[in-house]
Amino acid sequence: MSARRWRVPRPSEDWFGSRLRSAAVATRVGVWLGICFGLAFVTGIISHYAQAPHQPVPLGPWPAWGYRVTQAVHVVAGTAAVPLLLVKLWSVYPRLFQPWPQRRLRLLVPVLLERAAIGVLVAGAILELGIGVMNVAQWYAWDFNFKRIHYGLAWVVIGALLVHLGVKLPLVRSVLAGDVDETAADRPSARHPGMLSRRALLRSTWLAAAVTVVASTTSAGTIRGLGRLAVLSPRSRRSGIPINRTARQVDVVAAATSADYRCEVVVGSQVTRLARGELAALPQSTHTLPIACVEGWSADGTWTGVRLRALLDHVGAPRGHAVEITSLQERGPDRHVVLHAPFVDDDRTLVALMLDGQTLSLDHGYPARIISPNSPGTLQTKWISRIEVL
Ligand SMILES: Nc1nc2c(c(=O)[nH]1)N[C@H]1C(S)=C(S)[C@@H](COP(=O)(O)O)O[C@H]1N2
Ligand SMILES: [Mo]
Repeated sequence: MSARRWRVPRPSEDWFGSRLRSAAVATRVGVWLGICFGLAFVTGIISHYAQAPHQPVPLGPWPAWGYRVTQAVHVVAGTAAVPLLLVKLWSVYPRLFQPWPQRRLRLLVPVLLERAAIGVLVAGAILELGIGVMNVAQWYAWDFNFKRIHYGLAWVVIGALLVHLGVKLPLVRSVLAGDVDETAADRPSARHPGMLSRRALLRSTWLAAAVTVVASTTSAGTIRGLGRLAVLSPRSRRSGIPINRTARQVDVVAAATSADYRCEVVVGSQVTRLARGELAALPQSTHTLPIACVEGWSADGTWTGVRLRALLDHVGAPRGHAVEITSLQERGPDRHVVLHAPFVDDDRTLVALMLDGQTLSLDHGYPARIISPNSPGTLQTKWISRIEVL
């Protein structure tokens, strides 16, 4: 028997001869990727804060469309980042095989750290965008707490991104100062022009980002007629306000349609129980306000109901307090939410009984739901059972 061993050739940077895989392309795509990640991070933090049960400085109810806009920016920036990240990874891929420059530990440590940061950045960014897109597409393949993972990972990705940017800043500046076809910063093996020009590659990348945004987002879902293009946002394709979770899905049909239904309003030890007819007998107000969901859609509705503030006045509750809203729904994170004082006391915050002139449908929260301006969709509790002043 021959003792000869076959060796898999070691991949090397030299395998990649195209000039398209260059710092010139990676940097230009990276700038936009950085902008998208920055926007998504800031708007994500705003969204997280807006949903927090404890807010040292409460956000206010003005402007009514504020959360809707920050949420749209978040989803647009996140979806645009997907094709940008793919092109970016493609353009830097050969660097995975570059030789270690130094064997001396003192010189190796910074290189190791930088590569570790890039490893974290790449893995984190792929995961973060991946689960974000899955959430928009309402494809819950695994049972995990999306909000917590997406939020925690955002800090990891932004941290690694800042390290990466810090390390690369000199290169970024020199590359951006030169022409896109400049070859000075190229790998020595990158000598072939590639199948299209760098400019054409970049233009195709921007186009891909634009198409992804149109095909997937909130804006696509809410601009009339464009809804059909919202391939990633199935709920936006239906007419009217999408339904996030149906009454049947959360098992509230019996409780919501029962003749015994009462909405409890709790102030200290005093509990007032109101039937739907009693809520309807109080003075009614109508406001057009959006629902903006973190799953990437938003839609306006014209809501009619009792002002939450008027209801609290009716039972003698003082102003300036947050309230906890509880749903008939027995499980899930949407069962209890905290509505902060500026929202509670705003005249547009409603215990809504009607939508677009019709009795609220069971799936939109019958017998009564919360609607408040500049609020995340998750705080617009459906099937209210209890309102407790905190
Ligand atoms: N009780 C309850 N309220 C809820 C929810 C829920 O699952 N249960 N979903 C929330 C979310 S995430 C959104 S975006 C809105 C959607 O309201 P809609 O289904 O009427 O469009 O309801 C909110 N209120
Ligand atoms: Mo939502």
